[in-house]
Amino acid sequence: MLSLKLLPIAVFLSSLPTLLGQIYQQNFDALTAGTLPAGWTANTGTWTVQTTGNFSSPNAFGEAAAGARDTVMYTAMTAIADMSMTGIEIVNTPDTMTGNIGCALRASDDGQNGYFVLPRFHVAAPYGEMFIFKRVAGVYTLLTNLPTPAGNFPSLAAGDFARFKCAISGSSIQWKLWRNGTAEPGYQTFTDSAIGGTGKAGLYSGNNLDGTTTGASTVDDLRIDNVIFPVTDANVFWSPYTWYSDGVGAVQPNNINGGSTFAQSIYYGAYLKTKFTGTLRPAAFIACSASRKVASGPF
Ligand SMILES: [Ca+2]
Repeated sequence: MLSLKLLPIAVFLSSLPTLLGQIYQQNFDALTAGTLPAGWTANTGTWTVQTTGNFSSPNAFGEAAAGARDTVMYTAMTAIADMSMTGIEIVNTPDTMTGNIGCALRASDDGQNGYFVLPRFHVAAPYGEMFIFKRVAGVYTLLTNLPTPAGNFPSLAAGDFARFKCAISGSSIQWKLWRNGTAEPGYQTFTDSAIGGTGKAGLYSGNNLDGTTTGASTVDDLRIDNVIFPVTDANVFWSPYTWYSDGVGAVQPNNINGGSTFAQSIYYGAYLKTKFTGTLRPAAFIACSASRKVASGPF
């Protein structure tokens, strides 16, 4: 029996999303109330610039009388795999049928397919809760619902503002929800690989109970970005260059934890080392494989 340890464990990279490029940013203040902002396509509901619920005056974006699960998509963007949405929304009366706004991620233009991340607001601690749905051919499936960590909402009342960030990269869905004025918390995460490929970002209306009638639901200072989550693994040493999952392919049990079937880097000289721990037996072997694309761009 021979114990084999090749390399120490070293992990430098966090799992926080890395911005690749901004796609959309809007405070809606210079837009005409009652109109649909350019680039957006409403699937269900009446989505327009609103004069109520604004954080940066005078306007916000949403529905004056929302129906639960109405969607509007930012169809002007190119469909991509990995994206994040950032915004702020007014909290209507918690634990009532009043409306709120969530994110559609990697969704089809018609909103029939994609992931949906929806907040709910409650009258008691922890006040915030996030519901994560997937929608396949129009059928919603609740994947999980998790309360916000203690401290994200020291208190909460109607008229307060809540900030949110939602993101997806590969099979990793990440979100955070916290009261405006409170320190920005870390991400909560969930993994699902049912919906791969590419899609677009959009908004999704809901309410603070699982009912069908909501009042106004609005969002302000909205931003959409193209992001990546760096690949991390406790048993892999990544060189100090940007590595990332390409989000292609279903995650298999023997793949990189939380990653996809591929990891990529655009940086020449990027490398990785792995640590193997185990018992070496007669005729045992370790197989590794790698491939390289020859880039045509300047290095
Ligand atoms: Ca505004």
